[in-house]
Amino acid sequence: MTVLPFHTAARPVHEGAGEAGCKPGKSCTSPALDRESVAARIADHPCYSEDAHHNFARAHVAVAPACNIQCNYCNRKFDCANESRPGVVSERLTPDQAIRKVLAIAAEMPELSVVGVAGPGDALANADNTFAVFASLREMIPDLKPCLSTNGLLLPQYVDRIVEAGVDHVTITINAVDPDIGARIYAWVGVDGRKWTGRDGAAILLARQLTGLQALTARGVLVKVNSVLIPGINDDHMAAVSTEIRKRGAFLHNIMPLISDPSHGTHFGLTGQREPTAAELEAVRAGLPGDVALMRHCKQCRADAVGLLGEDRGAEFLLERLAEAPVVDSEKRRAYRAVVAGEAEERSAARAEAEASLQGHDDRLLVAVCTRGGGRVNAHFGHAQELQIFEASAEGVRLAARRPVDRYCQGGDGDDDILEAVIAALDGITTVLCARIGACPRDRLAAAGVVAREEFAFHHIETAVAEVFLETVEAARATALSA
Ligand code: CLF
Ligand code: SF4
Repeated sequence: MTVLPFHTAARPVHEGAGEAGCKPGKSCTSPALDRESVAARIADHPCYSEDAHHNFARAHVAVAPACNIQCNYCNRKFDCANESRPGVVSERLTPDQAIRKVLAIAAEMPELSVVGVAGPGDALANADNTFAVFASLREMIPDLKPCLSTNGLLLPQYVDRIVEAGVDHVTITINAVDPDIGARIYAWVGVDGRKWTGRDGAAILLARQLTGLQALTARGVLVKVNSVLIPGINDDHMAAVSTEIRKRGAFLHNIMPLISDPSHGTHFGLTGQREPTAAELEAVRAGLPGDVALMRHCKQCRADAVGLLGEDRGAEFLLERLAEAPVVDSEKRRAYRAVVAGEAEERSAARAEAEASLQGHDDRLLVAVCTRGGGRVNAHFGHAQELQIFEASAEGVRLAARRPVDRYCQGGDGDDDILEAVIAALDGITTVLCARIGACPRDRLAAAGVVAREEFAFHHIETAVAEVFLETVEAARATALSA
């Protein structure tokens, strides 16, 4: 076997959301889930498909003001235009206002594919509002996917209504499966007019979350579980959560870092509960049993967020700014989807071409790529905020890891300290592909044994990485022969 500069990723990132959410070689728990139909169902959902989030947008409508539990990380009274976190909104809407808003957004943004109810309270604690919005929009914009996010307390009683409403994507926030741990996360849980506290309250909530999850997946609904990672409380417990949700057919697990700033006025913020570091979050993700696909591109949106993930165009669509009778051009929406589908087909062909070129090799190689998405080498080295590490092998080219980095280029100048950190993040890598790179960082990388290559700018990642692999194999053979 040829020895390549090979570095095994601690655990391959299972970007399941980009690959129908199922782990290769594993069967899904739900009988209704087969890879092809799932791929079609998530292809335009920006949260369920990592690929889709570059092309498709969501609109959250804040029609759910009430909540039936109190999480220690939530304070819905807080509102700030510069704040971006779940539970926060600028204006609460009636169902009619929400529908008008979504029509206005769809008229402007052909990329809008999902309407979500994610607060500011709980979607099912405001079920009439939630389902009224979904029912009307189903008639008006049939290709818009309804999506709801819930704490799960009322889920068991709403499963039929969710399915009848055509809701194919549901998120449940499950932070614990042990009531003793849940008791440290939930201040109270409201049932039948009574507030249950401590272990009793948590036990009620957790049981209903798991029951609801199982009932939904049995009906073929794609359920994502969000878990808020709280250091010292549920970090050692996340593997148990992962195991339990897998048993019940969860499609995707999104482990999000706690946001805990004293200025937000939450219990955790005020009592000094710290947030996890990026390294702690990664360590927890890496330590999971590996049975459930992980979502890694969550942006922890506001409950009224609008646009592609990571951007928020909500301010453009405040009620006072909306046209009276927005017109949604369904032809424009179809044309947009056709363009995206064409790009997806091209990428799929590139994947197949790369896979074919790698057949029969028994080596593996990791290559770092700077990308802004779309499956292409298209980011400037100095602008990259993560390095995507691809592994080339006889199985093809697969995303193996994401390594977050700080942006090296700051206002036109390079930051040497950041460059050293980026080089450290390239541990085990000898080639980085980018759209452009300056002479200084190129030389510094070369001194550290990493070749930066620009000639694959805007190429598909898979074919570019495969080409680097084949060149590396060839060079290693030539060296071996001449030795
Ligand atoms: Fe909204 Fe949530 Fe639907 Fe997405 S968000 S209701 S599943 S359409 Fe997405 Fe935002 Fe993360 Fe939520 S990035 S916070 S996971
Ligand atoms: Fe806040 Fe959501 Fe928890 Fe309710 S379920 S308290 S809205 S975070």
